Amino acid sequence: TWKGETKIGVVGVPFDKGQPRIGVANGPNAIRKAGLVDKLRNILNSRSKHQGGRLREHHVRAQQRNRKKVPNMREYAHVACCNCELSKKVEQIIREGQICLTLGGDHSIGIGTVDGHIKAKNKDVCILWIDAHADLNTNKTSTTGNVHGMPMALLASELADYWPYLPGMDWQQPVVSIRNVAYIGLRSVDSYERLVIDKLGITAFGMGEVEDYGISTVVNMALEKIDPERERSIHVSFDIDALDALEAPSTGTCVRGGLTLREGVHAMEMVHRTGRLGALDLVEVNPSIGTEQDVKRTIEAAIHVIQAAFGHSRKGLSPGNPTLPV
Ligand code: 6HN
Ligand code: MN
Ligand code: MN
Repeated sequence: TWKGETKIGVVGVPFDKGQPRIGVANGPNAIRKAGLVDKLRNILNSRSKHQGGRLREHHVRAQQRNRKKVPNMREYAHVACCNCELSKKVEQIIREGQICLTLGGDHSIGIGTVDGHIKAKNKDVCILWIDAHADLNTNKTSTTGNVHGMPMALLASELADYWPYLPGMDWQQPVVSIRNVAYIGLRSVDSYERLVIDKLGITAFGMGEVEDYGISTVVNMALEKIDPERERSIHVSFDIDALDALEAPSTGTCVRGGLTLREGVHAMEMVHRTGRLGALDLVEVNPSIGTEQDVKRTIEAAIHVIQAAFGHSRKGLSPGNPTLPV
C-alpha cells in the first residue's frame, strides 16, 4: 500500500555536544510536542485515500564508546559516535524509500545525515545548506572549537587534505564534492571560511544575493548549479538561524538581518515542487533560549518550514476524499 506514495521517516536527534549551550538537545521533543507529526500526517492524507501508515518515527541517541580526542574539536568523541549511529539510521530510512526528516540537535549532526543520504543514493546527492553560517571550519581554522561550525568541511572531498587523521570517524569518507553544494542565507562567515568559498568557487547566496535577486531566483540558480540535469536527490540542511533573529530567536548563534519566514517557506515550497527532496535536516532550535514567546515563535517557524518542504500549500489543501459533506 506504500507504493508510489510519499513516505516520511522522522528521526529525532537530541544531541547538543557540537556547541556549548544547553537546551538544543530538547529541540526534537519541543517540535514534536507542537504537533509536527499530526501536521505531516494531514499533508500525506490530503494526497491519498489510504489513511495513515506512511510516517514512521525514530530516535538516535548519542552513545559515546571511546574517549578519543582531536585538537580544537570540543566533545569530539561524542560527535563521532552520535553521527556514526545517525548515518546508519538515515541510510536505512532512505533505502526503504522514505524521505528522511531529521530534527536536531545542533548542526554537527549534518555530518551523519549527509553521509547516510550519500551512502543510500550512491553519491547522487546535491546539498542546499540554508544557514547564516557556512559551517566550513576545520579544527585548524575554527576560533571556537565547536564542531557545529565544521560539518561542511568534514564532508567536502576538496578539504580532505586539511584534516588530521580523525580516530573513530573512519566510517565517514569526505565524498561530497563541494561543487554539489549551495549555500543560501549566509551573513556570518569567518575569514578562513570566506577564503575557502572564494578559492573553491563554492556556490554561495548570502543575504546580499537574496536581496538582489529575490528568494525565488536564488533557489532556482542554486538548484541549476548543483543539479543541472535535475536528477539528483536533494539534501536540505536547514539551520533555523538562517531565519532572521526576529523570526527564530531561540537558537544558539542567531544573527540579525536574515531570511524572513516567508522566504524560508517559499524556498521549501520550491524544493518540494522538484519532487526530489531526499532528506531534510531542521537543526539548532533551542527551547532554553529566550522567553516563552520566543520559543513558541521559533518552533512555529520550524514547523512552517518543514510543512512547506513536505508539500503543505499556502493556497490550502483539498481533502483526500474529494466529496463535499452533505
Ligand atoms: N551553526 N563560525 C562559527 C564557529 O564557531 O565556527 C559559528 C558556527 C555556527 C554553527 O550555527 O551551525
Ligand atoms: Mn548557523
Ligand atoms: Mn549551521
